[in-house]
Amino acid sequence: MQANKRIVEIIGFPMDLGADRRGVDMGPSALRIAGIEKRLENLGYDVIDHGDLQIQHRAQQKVIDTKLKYLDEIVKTGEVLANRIQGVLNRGNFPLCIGGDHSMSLASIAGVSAYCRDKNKRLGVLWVDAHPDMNTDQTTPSGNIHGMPMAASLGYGHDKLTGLLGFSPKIKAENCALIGIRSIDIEERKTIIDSGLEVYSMSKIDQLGVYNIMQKIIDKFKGNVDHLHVSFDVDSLDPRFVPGVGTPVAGGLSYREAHMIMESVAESGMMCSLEVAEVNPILDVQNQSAETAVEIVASGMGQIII
Ligand code: 4U7
Ligand code: MN
Ligand code: MN
Ligand code: MN
Repeated sequence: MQANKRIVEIIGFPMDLGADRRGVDMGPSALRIAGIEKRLENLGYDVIDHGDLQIQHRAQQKVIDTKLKYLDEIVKTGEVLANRIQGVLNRGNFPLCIGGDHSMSLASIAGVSAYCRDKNKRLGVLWVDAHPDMNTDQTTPSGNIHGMPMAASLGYGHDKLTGLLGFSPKIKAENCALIGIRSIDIEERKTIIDSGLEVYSMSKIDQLGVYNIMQKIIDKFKGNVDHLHVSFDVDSLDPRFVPGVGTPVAGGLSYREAHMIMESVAESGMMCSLEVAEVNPILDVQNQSAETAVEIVASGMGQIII
C-alpha cells in the first residue's frame, strides 16, 4: 500500500452468473456484515463504500451458449465494473472489489489494466486461488465463466471476454504469479503451459514454504511491476477453515499461510488494488468464512505493519 493512497473505495459485485453453485451473490453482503469497512477504518483508512453494482438476476437470464453461460450479462456488467475501477484509480484511491464469483476478475483486471496503460505503469497480478481459472470456451468442463478470468486477461478465449474495454491482452504472463493452486483441468493445463505462467501449487508450498515463495514472487515484481493487483479467491484456503466458498477443494492454505501471503504483499508496499471473490454464505457456518476473508484483507492492507 502506498503511503499517499489512504482512501479505500469498496465496490460490491454480487455476481453469481459465472458459477453453477448458488449463493456467491450474497458474498458482498456477508463481507460487509463481517465488518470490512470498520476493519479498514481501524487501520487508518478512509473508506467509501459504493454499495453493489446492479446485476440482472439469473431468473431474468437465459443460457444461450452452454460453453459460456450468461456471457452477455457478465460482459455488460463487467464493463461497468471496469470503468468504475478506473475511476477509483484516477482519483488516486485504492479500489477494493468484493464479490461475487470470480468472473468479476475479467472486469477488475480490465479496469486496472486500462488505467495502467493510460499512466504508463506496468501491471502485475498475484492470483491466490485453488484454481488457475485458465479455461476457455474450448477447454471448459463446466461452461462457467468464473473458471476463465485468468485466461481471458492473458488473451486466451472468446473475443467478448478477452476484448473487454477494447484491448487485449490485459496482462503479461511474466508479470503474474499464481499461488495456492491444487485443481487444474486436463485441457486447462495446456493453456497454462503455453502461457508460461508461474504457478505455485500447494505441493510447491509444502516443499518451499509460503514465506520463501512470496519473497521470490515479490522480488520478481519489484523489478518489473509498478502496479500490483491482488485477486484473492477465498477457495484458496482449506475448506476446513473456510467452508463458505463457491468451489471447495481439500488440501488448501492454512489460516496462517493465507495471512502470510497477504502480510508479504503488505510488506512489499506494492499492492494498488485488491479483490476478494467467491465467498458463499449459503455454505458458510455463522459467517466465519466472510470473517476470515475480512481478516485476510486486513493483513494485505497492513494490519501487522508497525
Ligand atoms: B474459481 C473448474 F472444472 N475448473 O472451469 C471450471 F473444476 O473462480 C472450476 O476458481 C473453476 O472458483 C473454479 O469450471 C473457478 C472446474
Ligand atoms: Mn465509514
Ligand atoms: Mn477463482
Ligand atoms: Mn477457485
